[in-house]
Amino acid sequence: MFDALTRQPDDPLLALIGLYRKDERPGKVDLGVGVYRDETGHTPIFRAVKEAEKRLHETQDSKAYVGPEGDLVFVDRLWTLVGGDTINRSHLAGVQTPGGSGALRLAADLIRQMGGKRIWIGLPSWMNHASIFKAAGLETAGYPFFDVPSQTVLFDTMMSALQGASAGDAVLLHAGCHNPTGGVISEAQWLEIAAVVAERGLLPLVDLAYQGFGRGLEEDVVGLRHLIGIVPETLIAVSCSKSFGLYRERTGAIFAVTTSSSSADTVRSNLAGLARTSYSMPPDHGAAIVRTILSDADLARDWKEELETMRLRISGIRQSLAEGLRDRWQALGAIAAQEGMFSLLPLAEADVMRLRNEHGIYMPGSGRINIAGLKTAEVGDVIDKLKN
Ligand code: PLP
Ligand code: TYF
Repeated sequence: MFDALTRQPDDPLLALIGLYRKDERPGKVDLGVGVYRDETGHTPIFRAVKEAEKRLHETQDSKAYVGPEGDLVFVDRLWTLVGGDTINRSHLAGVQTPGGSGALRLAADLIRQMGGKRIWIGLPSWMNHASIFKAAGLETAGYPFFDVPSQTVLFDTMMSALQGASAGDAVLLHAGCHNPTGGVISEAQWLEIAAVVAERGLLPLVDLAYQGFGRGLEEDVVGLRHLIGIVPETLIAVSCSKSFGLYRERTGAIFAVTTSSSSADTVRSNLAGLARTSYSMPPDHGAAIVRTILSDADLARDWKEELETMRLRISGIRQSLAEGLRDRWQALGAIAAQEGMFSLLPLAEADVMRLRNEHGIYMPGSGRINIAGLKTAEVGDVIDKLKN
């Protein structure tokens, strides 16, 4: 019966990990998969995470089931970070999920369960977005988001596309640190988006996977907070993978901002039911770490400091890259003002392969680079190789 199956393509980003590992050249550079790297090329465990793990090791006295909604103290503390006090918490339904990906899938399942059929996704977007939504049975439609040659956000075109969306359609928005473009939506533009979404009766699904890596922890959710203040109902998929460095611990949450406490209760029970029939319950460890950090002022302060160091390192590399590349490609000066880990270079796939084969510089065929993959000392050399 397995004959009925056909081989599926590998995820090109995850496949790069193996290709890079096999390359034995000493000067190789990994600009592929989106994980933070420090000056030595290492993806560190946050100091606060290590300390929280130590405390959990000493105090945790059971591994009994938690439940499909996961750790609700984690969920509550995480919301404070994301939403602050923008909304009445009794109108909020939040459930812990296996990473941001689990949150996106649960959101898609919920949209299907409430009769939604279509979701609008910016072009380009993180590859898994369309796959996750399609796997849940949603139809996907694209709105133009970013022009690579000019490195600009196509805001007007995006707004016209959203004007053409039908009531009840969902719209995926990146809260910030756009993957794969780094393209920034200004505060004023968020207000315009919120107005159109509310007027057309659309349901926004906001993907928040890089809080703290753009302009700062609070700054990175300003747009999102405007949106939830204006639009009556919103879904927010949060990933703790980058912001807490918990990638493999699969830590995240899905939040639904609703219009009443009874609506929130109903949404929560649907999310829990969908979790139960999919993976039953989320893994506990990562959420317990985040709960421990966010419940302790000293740990929280230390976590914020370390996150800020990471943000500043990325921002510094952005400035140097933009400076070095703008005399060859004027538009690439925009890299300095873009946010988060990624920028999308105007390279043809053949250029990407040449950089990989001749120079050991690894990036996916799209030309997306993980800025955090660069060490300060190698920026000049990579700039030279990009230019030739
Ligand atoms: N959303 C975006 C835009 C991402 O880049 C990622 C990447 O990892 C995720 C969601 C999901 O993250 P995870 O499932 O690892 O928490
Ligand atoms: O875009 C990235 O590189 C990150 C990590 O299937 C990632 O979001 C990439 C591919 C994937 C899961 C995570």
